[in-house]
Amino acid sequence: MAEASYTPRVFSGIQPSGNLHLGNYLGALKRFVDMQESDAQTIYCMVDLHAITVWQEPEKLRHATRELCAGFIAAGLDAKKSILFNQSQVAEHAQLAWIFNCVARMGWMKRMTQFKDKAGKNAENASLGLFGYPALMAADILVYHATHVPVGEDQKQHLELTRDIAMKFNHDYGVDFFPITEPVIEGAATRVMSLRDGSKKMSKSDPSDLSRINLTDDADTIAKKIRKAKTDPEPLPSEIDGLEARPEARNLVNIYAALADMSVEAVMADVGGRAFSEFKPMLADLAVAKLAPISDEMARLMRDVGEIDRILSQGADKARAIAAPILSQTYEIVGMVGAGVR
Ligand code: AQP
Repeated sequence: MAEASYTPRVFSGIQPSGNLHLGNYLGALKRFVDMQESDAQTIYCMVDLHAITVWQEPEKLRHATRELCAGFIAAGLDAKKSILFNQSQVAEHAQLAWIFNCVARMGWMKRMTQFKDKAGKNAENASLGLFGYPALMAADILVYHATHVPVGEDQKQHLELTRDIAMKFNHDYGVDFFPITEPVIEGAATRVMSLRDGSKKMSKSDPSDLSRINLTDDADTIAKKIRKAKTDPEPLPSEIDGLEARPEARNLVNIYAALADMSVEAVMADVGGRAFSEFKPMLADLAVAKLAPISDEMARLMRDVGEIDRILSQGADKARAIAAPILSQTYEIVGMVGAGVR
């Protein structure tokens, strides 16, 4: 069997399930912008079908989807260079997800730590969609034959499952059709932690707003949250090793490095020996300088949701043009009658 060759293509998505936060920005969005400047085609999606795996108020979902699009653009994504759209406008995602529901195994899904974390003790009451989430995520990626997926560390297991699904499909049908996608988990802040607890990731669903910096926070709020961030009484060390048993300190240093586009080593060389009372205002100034322009631009873009809707609709048309033939070929491989004429 000849090895298929794939056009370099980047796909990633974010759920419109609440405010974009610093973790989403450093772990994902900032990387999306970097990759937009590469030679690969870039496709970025507001994954609204994923968002409804847990309850969403319809009006809030609509607002969050548009605001997420505003965040994408304000952070530097350009609808002329990248395809930007919301998932539900391209039906091929859900159609391929069904095929993948029939490829993935129950045992694989049961091992997903995100399902265990999100469903908690009440797994019997979780939606079937939450359980099948990784099959839809695999479809999001593979319906474009995407070769690279920039994500935060927390998505690593889902990307391994995407690779497993692609391999099993290719094996079961004796084809070399779906690429084995590479995760791109890079940078100083692939796992931004809560500002209140260095052992928990920063997340939209944390009940404490002080645990995260939202991209919509104003300068005073950002400064206040950093001032109140949990730390320990020791000054910062000069070497990375000195951060090992100090998760909160490590988190703030990582955030600083990622925002400043510096290595953690270079930050340590600059700030080693300083007390948090000195370092926190430095971090707050840097965060405000980097995030305030994004938040201002998001607010400006949200004044014209008609324009946002136009961008999403045009992006969906471009996305569909890539996805439809790949879905058609998939149906053909699987044995669906009429696949070739769709
Ligand atoms: N704390 C984080 N550090 C680095 N990257 C992160 N990402 C999320 N949290 C962090 C990355 O952001 C992208 C989009 O995430 P998502 O919205 O699709 O889903 P999520 O990972 O479930 O985000 P949250 O904030 O944690 O939402 P809730 O609270 O609803 O579960 C992904 O690339 C993710 O890695």
